[in-house]
Amino acid sequence: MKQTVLLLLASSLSLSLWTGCQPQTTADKPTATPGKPGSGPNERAAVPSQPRPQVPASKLPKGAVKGDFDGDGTTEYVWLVAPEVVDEMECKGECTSYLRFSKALFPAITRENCIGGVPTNLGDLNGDGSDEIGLLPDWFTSCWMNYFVYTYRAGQWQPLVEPFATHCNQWEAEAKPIEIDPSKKGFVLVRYTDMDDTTFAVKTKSVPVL
Ligand SMILES: [Ca+2]
Ligand SMILES: [Ca+2]
Repeated sequence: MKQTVLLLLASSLSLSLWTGCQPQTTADKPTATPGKPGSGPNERAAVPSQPRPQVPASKLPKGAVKGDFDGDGTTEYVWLVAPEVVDEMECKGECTSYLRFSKALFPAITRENCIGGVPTNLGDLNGDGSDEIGLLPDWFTSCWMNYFVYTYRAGQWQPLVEPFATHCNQWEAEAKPIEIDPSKKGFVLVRYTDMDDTTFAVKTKSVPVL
């Protein structure tokens, strides 16, 4: 008898303990798709065709680089937004950087495997009146990085030339990465480092703009 009471007591105690412990509810937050804000099917076009404001000069990030990147005669700014680096070789999320612009019309440029860098206004390299943008991505360790050159065409950022290999020696020597080829219309001179050449000599080649 005594044993039964004890058992009952014990079982009710464990029951109350068990019911008193509410399981943690984990609410699944809807994850936004990067780069596609408001593209869901239920998204209402709240303000139709309202021109989006430019980023005012006072709110530009430090180090923003100016240029006329669409050749419309007015200046805009570009800057790099880097991912958060949480460890020596790790980013919070993807190691992707974005070039963003003061002109809201411009889409951002996505650069994967890039944890930093400063965009450069390279001037007008293809003679269409707009300034081109160069980017040397930062990475954790490598001295070898491709150099990227972007041009704005038909509402999109496109490569002006194929990305080309550069070694940090070339940047320390301050070799100009790209400039107009004065001897050939529609061509640019690209300074790159040959990965097969163990002397890391900077080479120059003339290539047509894309
Ligand atoms: Ca412009
Ligand atoms: Ca141009």
